[in-house]
Amino acid sequence: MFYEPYPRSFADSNNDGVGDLKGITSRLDYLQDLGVDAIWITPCFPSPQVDFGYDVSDYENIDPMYGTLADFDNLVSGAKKRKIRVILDFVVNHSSDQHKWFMDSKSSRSSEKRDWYIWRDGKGPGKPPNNWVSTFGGPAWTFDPNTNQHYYHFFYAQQPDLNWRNPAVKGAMFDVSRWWYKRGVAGFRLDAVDTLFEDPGLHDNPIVGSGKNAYGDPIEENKYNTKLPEVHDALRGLRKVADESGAVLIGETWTKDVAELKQYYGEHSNELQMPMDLMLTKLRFSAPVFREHIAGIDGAGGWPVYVISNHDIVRSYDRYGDGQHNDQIAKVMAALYLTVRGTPIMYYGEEIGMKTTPPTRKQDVKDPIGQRGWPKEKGRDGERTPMQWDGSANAGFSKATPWLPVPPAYKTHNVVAESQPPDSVLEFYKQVLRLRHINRALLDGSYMALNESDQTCFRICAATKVKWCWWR
Ligand code: ISL
Repeated sequence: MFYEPYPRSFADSNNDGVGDLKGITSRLDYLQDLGVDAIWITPCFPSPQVDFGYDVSDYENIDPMYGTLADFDNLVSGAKKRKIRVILDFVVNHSSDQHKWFMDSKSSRSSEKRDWYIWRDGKGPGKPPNNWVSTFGGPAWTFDPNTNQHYYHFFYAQQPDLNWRNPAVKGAMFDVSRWWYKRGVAGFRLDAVDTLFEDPGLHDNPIVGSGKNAYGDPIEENKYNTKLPEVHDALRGLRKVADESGAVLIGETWTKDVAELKQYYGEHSNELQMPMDLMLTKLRFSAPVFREHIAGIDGAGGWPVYVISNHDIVRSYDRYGDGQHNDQIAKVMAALYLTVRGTPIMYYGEEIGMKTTPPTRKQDVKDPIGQRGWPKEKGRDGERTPMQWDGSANAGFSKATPWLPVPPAYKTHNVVAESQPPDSVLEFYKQVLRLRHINRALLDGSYMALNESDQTCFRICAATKVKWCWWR
C-alpha cells in the first residue's frame, strides 16, 4: 500500500506551521503500524512555492522549508529500516520560472537554453501564438518584452513548460531521475504526464459550447496540447532509466476510459508499471457502478492502481459520504480499494476519515487557483488541511499556527481518538491492511465478482504465476 503524505501538512517538526521531512520521519512508526509499504512525497524540492512545490527551481535538492538533503537521507534510511520505500514526485512537464534553465532561456533568443522551453512569436502585437488557455486560468502564453516572444505554460505563468522535443531536455530530466535513484529513491510519481507535448503546428483548440469556466475563460477541448502520442516515447525513455535501478514509475494519468489507461502500461509493458486509475474518483457510491468499473480495470491486462483521494480533489469522505453514514461509507471504501487486485494509493488522513474543509472567505484562500476562480473554484486548500494527530491544539500537527487551519472535525477524527474504539475508521483500515499483508488471496489472488445480484464483490485466491514485484 502506497501512502501520500502531503509534506506541508503531515507533521511539523520545527514548529513553523509548515510540515517537513523530519516530521514525516518522526511518524514512520505510525506509518509502519498502519501497514504502509511505500510513501510518495509530493514535491519537496527548492521552489518559490507558487504551486506549493509543483514549480521546481532545483530538481536536485530539498527546499529549506522542508529540510536538507541530510534530512532526506535520514528519512530514506529510517523508512528502509521499516521496509517502507520512498517515492518522489517528478514534475516533468514544467519547471519554475526561477529555475536557472528558464532564467537562461529567457535571457536572450540566442541563449543556449532558449529551446529548452516553448518560445513562439505572437500572431501580432499583443496577440498570443494561439487560443490555448492555461488550466489554471488565463492565456497559456506569457509575453516576454525583453525578447519579444511568448512562452508556453499549461499551468501558471510561473511554471513554463519544458520542451521535451529537445534531446538535451530529455537527457537532463533522465539524469535528474538517475540522481535520485542513486540516493535511494525507489521510484517516481510522474506529474501531469499528459501535458508533456504540444502540437508543433500550434493549432487552435476547439471551443466547447459558449460557456465560461470558473476563471472566465472559454471552455476548450485540450486537443492539441494534451495526450499527444509522443508522451509515450518520453515514458518509455524514463522507464528505461528506471529499469537501470529497478525503480517504479507511477503516473498521474487522468484518463477518459480503460482503453486510454491501458496505453500507459506500454505496448510491451515498457512504460509505467503503475498508471493511476483516477477514474475511480469520479464514480458515485454504488456497488454495480464500482463492479462494472473494476471489472474493466482488472481486465485491462496491467497491474491496477486504485486511487480514491489526493491533494487536488475533494476527499473521498465527502465525495462518497451521504452526510449521515460517512464513517461507515469510508470503511466500505477502504474494504474496496484495499482488497481488490492491485496497489492502492492512499492520501494522508483518509485512514481517520478526514473531510475536505474549504475556506469560507476569499481572503483566507492559499491556493492561487482558488483566489483566481473564487467563488466558483475555491482551490485545493480544503483537502490539504493538517493531519489530525490528536485532540490537542492544532491537532498535534504543530505548536505554531498551521499554514492552513485545522478543521473542527479534528476533535472526533484524529489518530489518538481513533486508536481505541475497535469500530473506528482507523482501526478498520489497520485491520484490513493487516489482512492484506498476510493473506495470499489479497496479495496476489485474482479477482472475480460474485453474487452480482446481491450487490457484493469478493476476491478469491487463485495462484497467479506473476513474477514478484515489490510494488504489488
Ligand atoms: O488540480 C487540478 C485542478 O484543480 C488538476 O487539474 C491538476 O492541475 C492536474 O491534475 C495536474 O496536477 C498536478 O500538477 C499540477 C499541480 O498543481 C497538482 O497539484 C498536481 O497534482 C501542476 O504541477
